[in-house]
Amino acid sequence: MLRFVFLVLGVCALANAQAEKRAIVKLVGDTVHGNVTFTQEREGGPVTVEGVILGLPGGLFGFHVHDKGDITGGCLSAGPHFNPYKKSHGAPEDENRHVGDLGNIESGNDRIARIHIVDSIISLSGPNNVIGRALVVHGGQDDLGRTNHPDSKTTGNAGARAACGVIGILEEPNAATSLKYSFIWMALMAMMASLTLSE
Ligand SMILES: *[C@@H]1O[C@H](CO)[C@@H](O)[C@H](O)[C@H]1NC(C)=O
Ligand SMILES: [Cu+2]
Ligand SMILES: [Zn+2]
Repeated sequence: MLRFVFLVLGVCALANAQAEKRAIVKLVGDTVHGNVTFTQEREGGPVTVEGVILGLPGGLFGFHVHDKGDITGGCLSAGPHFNPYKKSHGAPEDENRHVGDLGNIESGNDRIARIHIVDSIISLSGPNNVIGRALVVHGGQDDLGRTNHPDSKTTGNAGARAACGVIGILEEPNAATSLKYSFIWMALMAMMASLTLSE
């Protein structure tokens, strides 16, 4: 029985070790900058977006993944919002949203924005993979597709692009991690086997 429990634990540890992915972006703008990480614990699972952005005044600011990882001509080269399903712009919780729609981030009067977003649509693999695309923070509030402004359903009328950066790989499941967990698992099995033998 105990042996079975260890077997399940071992397999779970192995599965997790193989699945966790992390990505990172350095956001650069004229007066705004910051670092943001993306963490996905299992393939297809929710992605946690965390980081700090400095230089924005107090308020809400549009925060999106844009289509291209091209910042050669500044943030404008990143193109429109990442939208593989040709939907219209919306709030993160909307059914009808761009994959890249992460809503607004809030900056304090101290010009520090601390980000903690959990999103179930963006991913670090598959068709909704954001790695290699650009993260953009805007100079204005995203109206989340809720107003009559002509840009509401495409950009959320979030204003100029204050800072951006290309989302890159930080940590990937690799052979070394899987091997490490395989060894832990094998060690556990050996221990259980020896206990069984001495009974
Ligand atoms: C971003 O990360 C770099 C390197 O770790 C660090 O020096 C810098 O202070 C960070 N910036 C912010 C805004 O957290
Ligand atoms: Cu944007
Ligand atoms: Zn959008």
